[in-house]
Amino acid sequence: MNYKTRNRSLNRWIEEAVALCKPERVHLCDGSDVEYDELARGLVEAGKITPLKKRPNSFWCHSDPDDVARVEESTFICSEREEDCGPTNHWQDPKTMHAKLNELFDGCMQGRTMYIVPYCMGPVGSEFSIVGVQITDSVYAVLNMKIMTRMGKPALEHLGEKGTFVPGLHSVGVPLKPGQKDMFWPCNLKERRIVHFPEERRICSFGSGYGGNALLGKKCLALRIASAIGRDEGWLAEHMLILGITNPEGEKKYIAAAFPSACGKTNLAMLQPTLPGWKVECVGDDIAWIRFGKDGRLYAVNPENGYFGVAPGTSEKTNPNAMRTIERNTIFTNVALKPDGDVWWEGINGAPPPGLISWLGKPWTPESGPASHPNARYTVPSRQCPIFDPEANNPDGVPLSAIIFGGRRSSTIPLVFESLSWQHGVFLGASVSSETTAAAKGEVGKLRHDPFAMLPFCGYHMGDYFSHWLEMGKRGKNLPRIYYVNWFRKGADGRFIWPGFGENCRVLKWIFERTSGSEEGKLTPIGYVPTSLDLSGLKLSQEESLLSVDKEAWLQECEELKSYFKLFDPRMPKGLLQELQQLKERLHSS
Ligand code: GTP
Ligand code: SPV
Ligand code: MN
Repeated sequence: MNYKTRNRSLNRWIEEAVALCKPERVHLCDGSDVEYDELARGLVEAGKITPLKKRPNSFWCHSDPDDVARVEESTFICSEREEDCGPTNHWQDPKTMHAKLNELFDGCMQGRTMYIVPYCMGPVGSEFSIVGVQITDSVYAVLNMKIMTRMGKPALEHLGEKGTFVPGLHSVGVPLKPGQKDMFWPCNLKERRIVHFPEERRICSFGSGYGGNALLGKKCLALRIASAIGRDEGWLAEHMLILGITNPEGEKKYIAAAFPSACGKTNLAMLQPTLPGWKVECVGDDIAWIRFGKDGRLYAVNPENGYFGVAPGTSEKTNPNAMRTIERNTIFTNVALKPDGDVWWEGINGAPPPGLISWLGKPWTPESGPASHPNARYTVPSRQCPIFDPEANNPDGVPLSAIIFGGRRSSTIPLVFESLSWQHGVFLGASVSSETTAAAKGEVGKLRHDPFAMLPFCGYHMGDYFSHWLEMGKRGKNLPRIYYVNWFRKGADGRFIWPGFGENCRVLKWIFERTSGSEEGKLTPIGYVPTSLDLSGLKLSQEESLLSVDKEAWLQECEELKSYFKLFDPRMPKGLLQELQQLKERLHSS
């Protein structure tokens, strides 16, 4: 068991973790394909994952029925001072939390192997990348981290002898006594908690093996910890996709977009345009690190190396590029299994075929609910995307021409509108509300505020985060213009007015041309809306509701925002309160 690295502070932390967790074995991951294959084979032999006959080097697995999504009520930001955590996060005193965690982690890996997983968020060798080291007893987490990050040897080389890293201690929280049989999907629901120490730049996650709870590079490091680092260092860590878009004349621009979980980022990032001559390429589908380049513009990097995408709803029609991406080297979690050795989910293609095994691992019947869990996901290397952008690994990132905010709103919010200024754009980000989805535990379809789509991911006080965005606007040149979109407005018949998916390129086209100054817009109280959206060849039954601005509904929206913003007192920036006041005045005089 040689798990010494060249980095002394890492070695010290590993020794501490071994002494605390008391594993039976320790394995330092090198991140090689051979290692991946061996670990996967072990899970296959234990009957925990199933190789897919129809997809090379791919696996089907399913989790504990109660460990299927992020758990926001058990996610903590343990800043030194409670007021720095802010009203939208759960806080606990770091000392008390450390004491509790020491209790939980004491002996938690008995009878198991401890994996040391070094990983690099951002391209290896880039001065902007951040190294994390996840210590975990979940083989499933190791396999997923190998796909989602630059993992193993290259990360250790990047770290070097003196480099610093973000420690992330993770356990499923189920020690094994000698001879004790393991659970099918070990997890410890009672003691589950995902804990961040923003000042220490440290993560501890206990009791869950799923997604954002267990793959610590993603939400824990690249958003919650990184947002706190970005505040201190003058950059932004955002819940955003990044795409490149080229017009028929060959001009290319980059756009970033923030939508809440399961509200369309992956689908927009991989969009297959329906308008002839337009091309979209994918830089990232979930997270963007944004900073100023030498020319004063904002540049975005995707710190991840894979996609952890929502499976249900993904099809040849909605997202053909995702379908190509997941043909091989993919882990499918909580989808259904077909008798021919392929996967299936709701929305992939018509009615469920006979002989399905549901995500619960049992024969599926129409009475047993959906065959795949609504938050079922695929994990796949991003380079497999057929429209992977050539600049996706550029350590300096790609220059942003536009930033889009959006949410799942059945009413009020039109298909697209443009902000009047950076400050007004920041106000739009702060005003995002969206219906909740299956990406987190809890009720689905409930409208809630989700500023900047960062409600579950901001590692510090949300009011300070708003101020940080305003400050960024004072520093830059040629700042991206800011837009708000809503694919989910419903008509009187209760159906989506807008066809979405590939047709969203019509909205991107308008944004592209607006940022070139070549497209008309109509000034309304809420911002600019299109006068000449390209709807050629589309049959819309309720076109008039697509872009309409309902004064009464917006005034109500203002009242709602007014009381929401009170939450952030005394750290609510004045500039955003002014924007709210001015919006109200524009509405009244319209
Ligand atoms: P996370 O990975 O949780 O952050 O989700 P995401 O924001 O990447 O969302 P994703 O693109 O995976 O879409 C989530 C769900 O919304 C899927 O079921 C999609 O089919 C659906 N969806 C995405 N885009 C559209 C759209 O333009 N219109 C409609 N009606 N549904 C969409
Ligand atoms: C999200 O919920 O925004 C996700 C999935 O991207 S998870 O990684 O589980 O957070
Ligand atoms: Mn996400």
